[in-house]
Amino acid sequence: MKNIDSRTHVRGESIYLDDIPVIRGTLFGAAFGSPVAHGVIRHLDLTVAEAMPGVVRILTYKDVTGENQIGGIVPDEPLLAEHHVHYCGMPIAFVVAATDDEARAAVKKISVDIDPLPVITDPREAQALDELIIRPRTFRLGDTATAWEQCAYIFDGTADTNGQEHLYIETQGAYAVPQENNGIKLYSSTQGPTAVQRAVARSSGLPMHQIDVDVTRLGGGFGGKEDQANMWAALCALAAHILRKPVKYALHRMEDMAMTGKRHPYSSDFKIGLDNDLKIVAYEATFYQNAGAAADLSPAVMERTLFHCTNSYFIPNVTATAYCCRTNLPPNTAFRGFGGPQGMFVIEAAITKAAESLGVDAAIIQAQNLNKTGDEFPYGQKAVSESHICWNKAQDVYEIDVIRGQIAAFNDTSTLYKKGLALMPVCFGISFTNTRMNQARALVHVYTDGSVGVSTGAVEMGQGVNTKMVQVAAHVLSIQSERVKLHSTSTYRIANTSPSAASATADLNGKAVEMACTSIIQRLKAVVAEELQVSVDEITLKDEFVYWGDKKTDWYWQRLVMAAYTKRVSLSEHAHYATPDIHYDATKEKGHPFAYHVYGTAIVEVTVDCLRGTYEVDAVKVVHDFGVSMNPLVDRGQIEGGIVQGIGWMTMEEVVFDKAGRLRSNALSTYKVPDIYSVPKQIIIEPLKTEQDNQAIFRSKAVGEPPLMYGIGAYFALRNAVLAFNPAATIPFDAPMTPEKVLLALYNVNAIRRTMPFANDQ
Ligand code: LUZ
Ligand code: MOS
Repeated sequence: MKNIDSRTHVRGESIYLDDIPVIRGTLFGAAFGSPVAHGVIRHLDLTVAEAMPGVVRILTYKDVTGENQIGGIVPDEPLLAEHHVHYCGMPIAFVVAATDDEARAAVKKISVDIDPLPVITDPREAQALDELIIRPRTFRLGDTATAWEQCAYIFDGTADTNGQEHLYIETQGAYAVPQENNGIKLYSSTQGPTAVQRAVARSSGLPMHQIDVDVTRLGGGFGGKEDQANMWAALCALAAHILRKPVKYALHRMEDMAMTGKRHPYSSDFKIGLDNDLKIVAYEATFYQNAGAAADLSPAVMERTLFHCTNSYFIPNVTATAYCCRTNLPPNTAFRGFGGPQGMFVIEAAITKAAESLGVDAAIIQAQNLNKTGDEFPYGQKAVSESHICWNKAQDVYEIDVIRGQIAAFNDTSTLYKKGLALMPVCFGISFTNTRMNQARALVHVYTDGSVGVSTGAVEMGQGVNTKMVQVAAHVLSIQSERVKLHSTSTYRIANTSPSAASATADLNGKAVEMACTSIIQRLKAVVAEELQVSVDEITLKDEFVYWGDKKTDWYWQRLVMAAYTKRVSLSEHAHYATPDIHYDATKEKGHPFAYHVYGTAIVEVTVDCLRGTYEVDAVKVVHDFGVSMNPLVDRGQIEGGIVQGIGWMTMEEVVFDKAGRLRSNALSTYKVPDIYSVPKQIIIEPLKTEQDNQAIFRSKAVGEPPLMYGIGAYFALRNAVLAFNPAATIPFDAPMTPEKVLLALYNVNAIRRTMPFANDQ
């Protein structure tokens, strides 16, 4: 089934936040963010701004009617700064004016006097000063302390990954419309309608039942709107609540880039020990997470780094410690993979270091250590499948020996261009690591004309979840998909939703839709049984594919629905699903946190221009474990997008903050993302169909985040191409591998500046 949004997308008719027709009298907001990364506010001068044309009101922390707090995991984030500012762009005041332009013009006229305090941008520096947001955590398996003795080889090093701007095409934004008796209807570009509802309730002082958050779809989220849509919604809601007028704020791109958090940069240390057979005996890693100025989701992201610190490998002795380091950057947040990619990069770097030092191909060490059924992850859960299956299949279907031969032949004859190859296995756990979040609800109404309305907690953000929800309802009810409509995600219809995140949205909400539709079908069967004077067990549904599109059976369906209505049988159902059998004990750091794992392997091939340092990704060839895909088109789209986004993070996207904590890569002129010219020339996806039962909806495994990590292979492929040109190159494990870094490595310019280019520019 094709994506149900494709028609309106192509025609430009899909409604995003900024397309909602505004109500007469709507006012427009704009935030004034701190110009300084750290300091104490001495004086805030609003007088000039207040006199600007169109300005209705400028709100500060003094105007907050509820609690001046929007922090989630840790209450450390004011809605509007009071006396301290902790990052550049931290909202201090919120201008409300008659038009968009007038609001932004007034923002420019606000002046603030701030006594500067020392600025920390480096997580290791923060850790040394004990600037930690939560206690450090350590995952342990076996005993590394004694395991080093069994190792024939031991290597250590550091590995760094930079942040990543989400660059959702639709920027953050919200539109708050006051309702009678203090209610507020909020349109928000959020992955987490309930998170917005909570933040608005807390900061406005209203109970949650007064706040309806309604979401039709987002123009991308990628994690950036899991928690960070809250700020803009809370500001608009506060203004609407105080002024009793609709208030809208859709951020400009540069506001969004400067004020919102990104993927967490990490700096990490590793130590890896292998025996003579190249089995990894012991692995130690220490992760310094650059959390930014407030907790946001950082503690949960840090946890997932630990969960994925051994990626697809079984290592009997592991000690992994992570620090959640407070710095003066905008609070970093969820981003596709949620800390997992950062953990995986470090184990891949450690394996590569060992391979390069021993003069063997990294793939030999990788293959030697892939996990098998029954192998224990450092957090106690046991694998129920094998990373070998995808790995071996990738080698076979893509004829890895042929690829290797071609690359070697090319490199033998070419001087100025060199090719590189890397294999990237992925093993990603599906479920929110916070067990209680793994629940969802669905509300299904069958109307008397036989059409069906479905509401869930799932937010459509381009990933196709609504299409999958339609498929589930149509399948279970055995009706044409055209009869099913997915309604917007509303906190009035579905309460206490988890954000659409963790790759788990289709599973959680799909299971709830399945349950609700199953209940309705049971009742309809009872109606038929009564009518025909037979027992319910004798009623079976025909194969739904025979039913779909068949006018005659549609006519029967309508009659059946009307018969049930006439007999006063309920045609509506609300169902609740909670993932069974998952648990986690954070005091022991052991448990069974994931419903299942998604496996895959990518072969990545690149060509480097050794004169210029530029490169192309020639091919990404993947074997991916889909389970049984319920929508191969949607799922392939997710994989292609994930690969490109992962390659962007690893090879070209460079977030640059200067030492004063100001974002220098603050527009698309200075922040380079993959475009049509830089995407891989070839992406091939070979599905691994696993018949094994799993907890996914219709056994169609989650597909949102895992493919991003295939992009990590591009970093290592580039490294290999550079080494083909200059075997003496010493290349730090420091992603992204931009053309500049490639060029420096090609000619062994070792002094790659670890500090930012604008370091001395105050
Ligand atoms: N969000 C979250 C996530 O709150 N918990 C998670 O485990 C998670 N994993 C991936 C992406 N978002
Ligand atoms: Mo996400 S990083 O699953 O919001």
